[in-house]
Amino acid sequence: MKVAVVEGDGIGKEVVSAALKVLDALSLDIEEVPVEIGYGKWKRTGKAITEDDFDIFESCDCIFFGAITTPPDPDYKSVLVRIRQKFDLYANIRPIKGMGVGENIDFTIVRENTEGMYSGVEQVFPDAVHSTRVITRRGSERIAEYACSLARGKRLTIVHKANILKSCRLFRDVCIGVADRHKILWEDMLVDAVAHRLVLDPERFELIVTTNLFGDILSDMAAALIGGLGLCASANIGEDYALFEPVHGSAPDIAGKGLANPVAAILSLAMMLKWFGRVEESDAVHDAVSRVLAGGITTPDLGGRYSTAEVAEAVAAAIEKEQAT
Ligand code: GGG
Repeated sequence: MKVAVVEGDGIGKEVVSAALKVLDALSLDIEEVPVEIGYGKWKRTGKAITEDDFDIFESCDCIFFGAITTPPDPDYKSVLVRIRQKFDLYANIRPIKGMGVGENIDFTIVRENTEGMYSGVEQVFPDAVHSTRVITRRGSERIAEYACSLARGKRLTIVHKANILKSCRLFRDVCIGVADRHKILWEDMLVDAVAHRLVLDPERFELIVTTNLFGDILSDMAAALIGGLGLCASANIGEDYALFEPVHGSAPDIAGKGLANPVAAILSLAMMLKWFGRVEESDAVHDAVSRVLAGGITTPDLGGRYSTAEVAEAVAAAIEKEQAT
């Protein structure tokens, strides 16, 4: 297994190095290939990512990614969006599971990751900008298929704004068709109603499938219900490639202070291990994180007094302790 490791900017560096400590504790045969992309590289070279970086990514099985600061360049195109489009990472999986805060919340957001408002089709005029929302039958079908593959008895909530947007009608209708074909229990709901219900009754949700921008917004909102973005992992999945990253960004205001919560990055590592088929090791990481958090070893965002590195060391130690028994 060969993994391209992108620390990126800001707290990306700390949380990735913390997660790699946890990976070390598992003693797996994984080759790590560091790749520098992002704002730091842009400041140094004028480019946030190069073709050579894409070549390195292609020579690896997947990418483990920290976080990137957006450079102050009006022509900048998001590096993350470029990677997702280049490798056609169409399914963005964002599990929302309470581990202390919001203990009974447990659902997954499946977000279409390559089209919608982030399709990159934009026209800039002197006094207007048109951002085109592209929704295709194929894009909707494959994300619905992916969501259905995760259902396993769960109710699927298809989230859209079909009362206003024709593009959402296509998305909704295709999702319903796929769910019916797989005999999945489903409901459909307007995105504004979902936002409302998420605040009032988040436990009711089991599995959500939605379009790109809606998924991005709802997942940040959902993160607040379970203790914050410091706990939220994600996977960007394609047919034969994937990128794993904490949902959070580079948080330059707290970078380098040891304040960043490494749990989102560590749980993203667990998602990567599962994708590699190392389910036992993935579960071991999850269990170790749960034990460490339950023991009160947390960063200040969760009320604790431990640093990024200390939390990661505690998770690594919990894994090693379990392995020794
Ligand atoms: N781990 C997610 C992350 O880094 N988010 C920041 C972000 O979206 N940056 C935009 C970009 O430049 O790609």
